[in-house]
Amino acid sequence: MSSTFLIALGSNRRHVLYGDPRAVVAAAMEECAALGTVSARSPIMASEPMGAAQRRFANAACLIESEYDPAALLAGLKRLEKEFGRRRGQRWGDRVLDLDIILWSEGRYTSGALTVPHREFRNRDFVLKPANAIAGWWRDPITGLCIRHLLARLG
Ligand code: A4P
Ligand code: MG
Repeated sequence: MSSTFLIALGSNRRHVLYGDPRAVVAAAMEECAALGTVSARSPIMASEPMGAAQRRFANAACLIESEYDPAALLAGLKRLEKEFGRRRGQRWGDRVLDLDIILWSEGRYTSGALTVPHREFRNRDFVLKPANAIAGWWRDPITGLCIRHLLARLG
């Protein structure tokens, strides 16, 4: 059975082949087709770094229809991050590519380190803005608020 995932993409470092962060995010959205059908892609948006990161980010969101469950999809996303040269252990630091599962059409999911909905997404405009461009109607199962509403609430 296929379900839908809302994925957030972020980059604030160049990749030797793909180029600047915007190009990295564009390429990563293409590569997501390896994990299912990419049914929507947001525009790529520039954002100021939040946390310990130093450089501006390119952020985007996409919808993936996939046969995978969340754990299997996360494994696929981590494989992609690795292909793009992401180094482990650079928490909050600058990165070539960060891929997060934000929402899942089947609701909540918790297993091991993976939690869906993503724990922090409600407070992050760099996630909510791109997400709102493709899935403003999608309702967060925890708060009952849709993405459009969560974004408006951030102000
Ligand atoms: N994990 C748990 N839940 C999830 C989920 N829903 N999706 C676990 C993905 N992973 C999830 O994540 C660490 C571990 O969390 C994963 O291995 C998985 O098992 P990570 O992405 O490898 O670690 P991280 O990204 O270094 O740490 P953290 O705290 O998750 O950072 P964030 O939240 O990803 O934030 N500023 C702007 N403007 N734009 C950005 O995109 N991104 C960050 C990183 C900081 N500042 C930013 C941006
Ligand atoms: Mg992440």
